[in-house]
Amino acid sequence: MRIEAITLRELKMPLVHFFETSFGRTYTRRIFLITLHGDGPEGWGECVAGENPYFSEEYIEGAWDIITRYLAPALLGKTLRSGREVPRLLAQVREHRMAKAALENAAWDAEALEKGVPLWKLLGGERREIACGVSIGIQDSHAQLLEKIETELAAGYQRIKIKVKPGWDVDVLEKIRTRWPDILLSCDANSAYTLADEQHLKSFDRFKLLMIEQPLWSNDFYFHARLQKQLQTALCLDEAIRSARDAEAALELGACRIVNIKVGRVGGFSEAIAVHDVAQRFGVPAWCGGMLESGVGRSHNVALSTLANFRLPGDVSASKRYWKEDIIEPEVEVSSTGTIAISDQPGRGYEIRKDLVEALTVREETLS
Ligand code: OSB
Ligand code: MG
Repeated sequence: MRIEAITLRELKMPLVHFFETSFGRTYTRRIFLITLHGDGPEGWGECVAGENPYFSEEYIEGAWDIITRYLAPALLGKTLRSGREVPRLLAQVREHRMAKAALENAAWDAEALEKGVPLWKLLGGERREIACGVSIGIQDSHAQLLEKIETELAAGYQRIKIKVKPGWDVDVLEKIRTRWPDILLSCDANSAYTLADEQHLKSFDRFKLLMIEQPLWSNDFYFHARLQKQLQTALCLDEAIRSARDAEAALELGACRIVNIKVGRVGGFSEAIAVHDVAQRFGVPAWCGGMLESGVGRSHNVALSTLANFRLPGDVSASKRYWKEDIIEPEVEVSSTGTIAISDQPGRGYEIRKDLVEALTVREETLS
């Protein structure tokens, strides 16, 4: 496709329930969507940068700026045969992976439609259904968290992940394990601990967790490797793995035994596939992370999760857990056994509800 214009849109979408991590609470998502226009079908992508630079250094205003100033101009007027060609065109700009991913993924999205194949097949996927878990934020009380877990288990979700931080960890894990001794349970610290917490983190072993996600610094492998040696529980890295090279370094060092793959965090589908392949080569299971995506990013996560080494339930869950109404049709739905069925339709398999996108848009800019 020849890229003739690129539309940037910010949507304001209130979450059904606030989401709290060790770095703060979110009530409303500022959803940043990209549309590529050209001589073929439109391609859609989502930039998952947060409202604030707390998960990583990227944030929505910065992503909007780098896309308008540098990344979109690098694509405008170019003719692409595939989404795979995008990283090379954006390579001169360092980092800004979430911004790059939004553009690259939109190109894959268009490519799948143009070729008349499902996006998941284009990515090299093979699963006809994917396994789903949920990520449950920090709540106002333990009772509220237990109630949420009960609801999600009743809905069929195969794995529960809770957010932890100092002061919201062992007490609540103890209560969960007392009530549900056998569920697949994990926790995510989003870098809330330090080496001074080593003994404390060791005490998590008694909860038989599937994994502890990113307990230490967001850019660290070395101390995670040291910590991993002290623990029975598997560590999983999220924030720290930004590329296939990172994955290789982390796995060689023994910094984790499980890998969380987020397509935005690593800079797009090409790099996400490469990270997947590295983990597979090391015999390490991967799972697909989430960033509270709207239907656009969510449908892309569903497609990515069909690759063979996504062997653990992901944080890819039903649209209705986040949104009163999602901007795709159908919405992402999860079966009573905690799975999402994969569509055979060409492209992402979920139509964009343009009327709703229009109604939720608070800022729009088209570059050509
Ligand atoms: O660390 O996985 C994370 C949400 C925002 C930022 C970071 C993370 C998360 C989640 C939510 O855990 C996953 C989801 O349900 O989309
Ligand atoms: Mg995480």
